[in-house]
Amino acid sequence: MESALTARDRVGVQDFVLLENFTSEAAFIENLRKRFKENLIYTYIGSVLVSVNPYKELEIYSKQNMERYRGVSFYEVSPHLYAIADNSYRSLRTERKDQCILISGESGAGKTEATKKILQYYAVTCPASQQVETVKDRLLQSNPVLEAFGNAKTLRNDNSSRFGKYMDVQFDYRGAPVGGHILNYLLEKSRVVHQNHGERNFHIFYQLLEGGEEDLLRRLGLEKSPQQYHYLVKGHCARVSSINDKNDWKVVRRALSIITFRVNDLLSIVASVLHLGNVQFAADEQGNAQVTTENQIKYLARLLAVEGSVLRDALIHKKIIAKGEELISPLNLEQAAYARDALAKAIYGRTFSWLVNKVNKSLAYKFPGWRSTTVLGLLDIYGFEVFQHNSFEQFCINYCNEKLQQLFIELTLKSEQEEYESEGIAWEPVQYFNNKIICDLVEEKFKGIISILDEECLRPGDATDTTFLEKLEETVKNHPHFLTHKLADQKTRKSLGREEFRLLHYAGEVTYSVAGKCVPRSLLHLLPFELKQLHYIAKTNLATQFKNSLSKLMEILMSKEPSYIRCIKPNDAKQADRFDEVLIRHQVKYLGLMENLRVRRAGFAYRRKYEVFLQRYKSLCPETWPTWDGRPHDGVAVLVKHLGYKQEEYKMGRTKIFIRFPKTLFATEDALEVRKQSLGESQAAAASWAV
Ligand code: AOV
Ligand code: MG
Repeated sequence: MESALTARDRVGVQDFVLLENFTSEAAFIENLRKRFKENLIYTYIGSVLVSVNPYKELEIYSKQNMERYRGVSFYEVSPHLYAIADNSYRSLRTERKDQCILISGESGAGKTEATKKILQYYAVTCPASQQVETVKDRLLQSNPVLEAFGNAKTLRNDNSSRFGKYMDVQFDYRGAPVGGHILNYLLEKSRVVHQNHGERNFHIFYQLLEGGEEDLLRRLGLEKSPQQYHYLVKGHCARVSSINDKNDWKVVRRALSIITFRVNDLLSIVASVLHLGNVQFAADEQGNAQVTTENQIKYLARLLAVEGSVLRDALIHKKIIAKGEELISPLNLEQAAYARDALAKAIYGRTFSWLVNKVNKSLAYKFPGWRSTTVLGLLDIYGFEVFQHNSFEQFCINYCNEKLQQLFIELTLKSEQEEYESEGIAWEPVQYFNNKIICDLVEEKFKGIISILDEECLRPGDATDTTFLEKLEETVKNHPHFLTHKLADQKTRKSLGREEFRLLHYAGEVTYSVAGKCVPRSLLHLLPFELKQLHYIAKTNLATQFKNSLSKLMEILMSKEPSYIRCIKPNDAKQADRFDEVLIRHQVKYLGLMENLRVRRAGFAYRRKYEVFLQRYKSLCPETWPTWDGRPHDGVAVLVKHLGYKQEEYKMGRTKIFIRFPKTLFATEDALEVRKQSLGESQAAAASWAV
């Protein structure tokens, strides 16, 4: 038998607060490495869970394992997503306070997988009933549907979320899931018409072509091969070894019918995007665009239920209102292609929103007669990402991650320090990097990047990408996290194009291209008649809309009790058993994990309200058992004295007891276990009211 000590040597400690040398980054990484090697991918920093993507299937998500975590106190079982899930669920039930689980980490770190596993945990462990089973099923089935339409293969991740998702699960008074609601954030629509080398369009297109039945494809006028469609071959990788589109189609098709959609209508629209991508133009003698692919127009007209001639005209003309008069003028080739792609993006974007609405309708809580519900929110956004070419969408994605990091800092590091202060407990301040400075750079009124973008786009006349960049340079030139070609020193200048700006994000440098960021108003009129309005709104205010929706999201999250999962990506090759130390150290740094640990450890490993602590452990002391009539504070004082706590092991705050070392708590928990057995079942149940 291996002794406990050698076991710890081999597999490391399961909570970083137990590291002897807790200020050493090397020790931190070493602990992660040991555990990763043993397939122990989860480790705590206090109540924060750190997770390293194993890139292989582990046997730790079985139903039996779920049962092991059910109703069990945090520190008694090995670290797991399920412990976080269960802990949040129990707080929701015992304290009746809304919860949220915030999952962060860069692209490919494992956020979406974690979200799905947590949802599965609730589906298996929460109380059941006929009605509840339906809700559980719909909650689970919403995933394959939204992933099919909102995820795609990128260079970073074969199943990368290209939209942000916040999902509320509503629980009734019995703790059964009775409904849900999804908020979605900015879908990366440009992918519909263009993919970088090695990337794909959204999964649904390939699934439909690979898996769709023959008569379905015939009705949609589609051919089986993705190679036939311009919108599917830009990245030159329609087939991916890790993805089985044919099988996925079956899952998605079933999920779609469970959520009871108008599946046929939906697929017609998906097909119409592919046909649209194949619409080609040729220039006539005057240089005006003419449609050369009549077949596509025929299918499009049928699938979208519009007149072919109307559609054709819309694709090659623009309509201008001048002095109250409507003028129709022809488009050249480039303009027509732009209009076609804009239409495809608008159709797909609208369809995605429509889909989320449908999912929400199917998840809506339908029993208002029951007592009020509590809510548990799961946040799974697109992770921080850097590509060779980064556009407006990467800017939004990375800004979103910036906000989430800011929330983490606000809520954990700061609140931790503030709690010590408000509890009247001495505290040594810990320095940490606060990324508020970058959030401000992006979103500050009048002088942030977004408001300058807005101003430039709305300015009548000659606003272009270049004037936007100049305006940026003028306004934020001295900001330490902002750089352009003009502002850079000689050495750095080479790495920056004239149509680019660089942000030094909390997670690293990203260079963004401004091309296409600011579309002059005259171009906006290019769109087909029906969608002009939609597109106009989108382009001018997209960044501001996104900013506003994020700030609403932050409010939602702040109103709930948060738990955190910090996901780490072990290597860039998407491979199992590869621990790339440089990459991991970088993530540990920017996720602020060392600071997190220092804050946690400089203080106390465990803290609980006096009422809660007393309730749980009162059976361990004859003076507090079965009831304590005085103030909970005094009861706890008597209790811990009886338990033999030493002076340096704990502190009494204003409303809470703080315990410095986990081992003190472990000993008390062990004592409780023994006591429970001697008390017998019924009283033990009362004794374990809340942890
Ligand atoms: P992400 O959500 O964080 O990236 P995913 O959750 O999609 O990342 O994970 C990427 C891939 O890693 C998955 O498709 C799995 O192959 C693998 N993986 C992740 N977690 C696990 C796990 N616990 N066990 C086994 N394999 C796992 V992004 O959406 O791109 O930001 O935007
Ligand atoms: Mg994801």
